[in-house]
Amino acid sequence: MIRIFGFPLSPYVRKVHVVAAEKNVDVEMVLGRPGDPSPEFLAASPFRKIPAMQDGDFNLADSTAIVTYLDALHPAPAIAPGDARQRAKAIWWEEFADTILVAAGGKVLFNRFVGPTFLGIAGDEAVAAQGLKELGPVMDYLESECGQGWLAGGDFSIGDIAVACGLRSLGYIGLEPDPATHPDTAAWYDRVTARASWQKVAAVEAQIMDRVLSR
Ligand SMILES: N[C@@H](CCC(=O)N[C@@H](CS)C(=O)NCC(=O)O)C(=O)O
Repeated sequence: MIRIFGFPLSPYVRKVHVVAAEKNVDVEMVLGRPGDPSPEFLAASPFRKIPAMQDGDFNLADSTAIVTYLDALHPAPAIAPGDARQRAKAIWWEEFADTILVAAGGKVLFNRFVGPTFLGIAGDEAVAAQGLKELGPVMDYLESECGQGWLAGGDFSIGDIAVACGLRSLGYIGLEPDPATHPDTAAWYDRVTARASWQKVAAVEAQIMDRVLSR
């Protein structure tokens, strides 16, 4: 079975698990944090970031690389639309999630939750405030682009998965989409999180996080 190293709080790790669930592929979650010194993790993730993957003798790091591999092995259901514009948009949304949304939100998440809760590091409130400031236009952009369907304009895609995964991590600091200020984003997020794939991954995540947070 394919093994995925990582911790479910990470939006990138969650992305891989949701894609696997969409495709009905069973993967083994190997719990580990960035910097984990285990040789098998290091072999899969030379820069010690999560997620990383081991499939037999094939090791791979990076969520985008891993979901590309899963998609090539299991093309149905597709996570990249066939239409050229929609496919390009799906990639744009994945990029937006991974490098814009998470870059801004991560400053808040790290300083208000991850550092203090897991690493014994006091959060830097100035950095968190800067992240919040950056998040404002990012969320407004998302709201302006969210219609009644899926983000890339056609079928559900990797773009929807990646953006929702980023937002879910922000839920740990109370920053999931607010229907009062971002109604279209909130409605789209509800559509993503109602999916069976999402529910399956969320249930496992909740179990692990409950266990870890109650220690
Ligand atoms: N582009 C990578 C980003 C992975 C990443 O930055 N993961 C974070 C956890 S959310 C990490 O491992 N950070 C530790 C570090 O950067 O050293 C991906 O999509 O997998």
